[in-house]
Amino acid sequence: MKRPLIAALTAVGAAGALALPAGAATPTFKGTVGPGFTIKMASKPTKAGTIKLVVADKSSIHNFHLTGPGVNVKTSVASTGTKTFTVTLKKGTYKFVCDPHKSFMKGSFTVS
Ligand SMILES: [Cu+2]
Repeated sequence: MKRPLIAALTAVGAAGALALPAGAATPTFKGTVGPGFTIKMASKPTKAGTIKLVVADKSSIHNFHLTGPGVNVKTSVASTGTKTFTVTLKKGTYKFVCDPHKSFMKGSFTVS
């Protein structure tokens, strides 16, 4: 009886240890631009701190450009694909736009 229990606990411990480096501390947020004239974030940060921003740039005529306190990151207009940025958010408002169409392809979020 004892050995299977210990084996199970060991397995859980190992899986937990393996999961830590990949997942843990840094929350991930997803941004998408294109393929049409749309730009969005699936969910938006609400707290200051370091995040990973994973941007899916699905168009060669749009980009994803995030600016705000201490942050200025963007994908290129011409290229497409997925790009990951690690950024540290401070209290304040952040805006994300597509630079060529920033009058209407835009969004924002505020962290505290
Ligand atoms: Cu655009």
